[in-house]
Amino acid sequence: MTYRNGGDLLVAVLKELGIDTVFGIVSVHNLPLVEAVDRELRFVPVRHEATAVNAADGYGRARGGLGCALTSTGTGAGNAAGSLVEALASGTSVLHVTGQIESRYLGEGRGFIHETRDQLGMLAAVSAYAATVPDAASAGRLLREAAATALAVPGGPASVEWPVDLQYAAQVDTPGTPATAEAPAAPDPAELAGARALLTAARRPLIWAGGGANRARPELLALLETTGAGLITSNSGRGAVPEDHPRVIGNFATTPAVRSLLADADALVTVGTHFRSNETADYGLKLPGAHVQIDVDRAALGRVYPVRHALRGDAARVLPSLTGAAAPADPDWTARVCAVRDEVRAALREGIGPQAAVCDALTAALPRGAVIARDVTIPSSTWGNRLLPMHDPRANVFPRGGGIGQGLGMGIGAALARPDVPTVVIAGDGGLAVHLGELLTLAQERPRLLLLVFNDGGYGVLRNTQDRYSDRRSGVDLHTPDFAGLAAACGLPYARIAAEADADGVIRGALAADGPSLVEVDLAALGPMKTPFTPPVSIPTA
Ligand SMILES: Cc1ncc(C[n+]2csc(CCOP(=O)(O)OP(=O)(O)O)c2C)c(N)n1
Ligand SMILES: [Mg+2]
Repeated sequence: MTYRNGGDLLVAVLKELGIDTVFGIVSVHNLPLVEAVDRELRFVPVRHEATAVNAADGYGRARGGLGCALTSTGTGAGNAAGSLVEALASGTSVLHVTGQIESRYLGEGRGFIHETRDQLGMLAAVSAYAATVPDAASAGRLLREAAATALAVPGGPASVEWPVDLQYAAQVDTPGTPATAEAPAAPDPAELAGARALLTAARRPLIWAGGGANRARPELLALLETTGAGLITSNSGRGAVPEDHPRVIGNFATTPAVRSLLADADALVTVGTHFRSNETADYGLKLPGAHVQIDVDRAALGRVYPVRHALRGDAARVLPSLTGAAAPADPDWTARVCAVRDEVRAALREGIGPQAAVCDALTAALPRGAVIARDVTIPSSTWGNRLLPMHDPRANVFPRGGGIGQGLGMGIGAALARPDVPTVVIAGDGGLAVHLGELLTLAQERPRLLLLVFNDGGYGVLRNTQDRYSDRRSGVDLHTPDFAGLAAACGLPYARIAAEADADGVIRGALAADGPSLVEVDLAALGPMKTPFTPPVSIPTA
């Protein structure tokens, strides 16, 4: 096949991949790409390259697939790097195509416009795959290889830099199936036999699902049903089994009730989790010695917690052989699991005080499976990441690497991927300010998106931390805009929640709208949580 230029080739590859919307910022170093995408697909002109990647990431997460971002050379590609870090941390699938200077000047350091030293090295540091298009006969192969790497287990972003002269050139393409990563190894037979025996004998089993379990949903449910075990999840594993299942405890591992459950369990099967510091109280959480760990990544096995049987492999292929050997749990254990599920929810609900009204209103008003994108803010870290029910991993859009400012971009991408349902974004005033310009993208593209801004006049989580551990506040109090005026300036509908009684009506009203809206939750007016939130990180001097 030949194509008139690189843009036409990119569109053909994106169509093969089922991508209909692309996020980016136009530049002299990506003009042929942007023009072709805008002509043939939907091009969304976001206001910062970090958002291009976040939105592509959110689009991919919401569809359970791949998203695409287009950026420019140098600063444009550098602006994308922080969000590529997030996709790498989350193992989510982003195809990042960025410009590069003309191929004849590559690597000379002569100061060609947008030139940057070792752009490929920068991209390689933050992506699962990075390549430079070398000529006009290789771009199709590299784009397909990049996409396949991003989609393969364990995922991550894939970056392709494309010298601008080669974007303009006529392209020769030889479509074909890309060389994908090698199929994950099957687990060691002796380890598997040991794990099966452990499950046959277990009467008090627990399962822990991380993000890796999202690719093995029916297999995970089968193990849960056969055993009557309780299911703990990481934030990333939420929705792998719908959270209204009576034995899904969820993202509550560090609560006293779950710690005591872990202390009494006689088997723990962990599936595709990194045991991140946030979910293990900085690795202080105690896990049972009878621990079976499943992961595709050899390095993850036993890295954080000792493991009795390490099973390397794809969870979808390993779990059924455990289910085949598993025996039912003691009925008393199963009853205790169900009681703990209710207990941890009730305790959290009590602690968040008046914000429970907002959580309840969202739970009641959102259609099942609607995307809930969260920025890193206290409402997310408390109830958004735990209490607000998640029934599908595709609805669970959260920057797992913990970087603020990415929620709105992810939400815009998700909302454009899922026009059938409304999307909610939960953001703090501080996180929103990082990419305030994206309010304009929201106003321009008009997705069905409810942006809920929790306004406490600053970086509340750091303010709480300083109030607890320091004698003064530093860098936490922020000038916040008049959100009503800001919304008006952007042409966005606005409403305010200032009391518990407002939550239901305001949220229902906003979700009924066929487009975007901004709802401010005035936290000074709503009132404080019963328990001020401080993050689960250790302060060495505390
Ligand atoms: C990119 C990045 N920079 C800094 C931080 C540190 N940080 C974590 S939460 C936070 C405050 C966020 O403020 P806001 O969005 O208003 O939420 P609040 O804590 O007030 O609920 C900051 C600065 C971070 N996580 N990521
Ligand atoms: Mg704040």
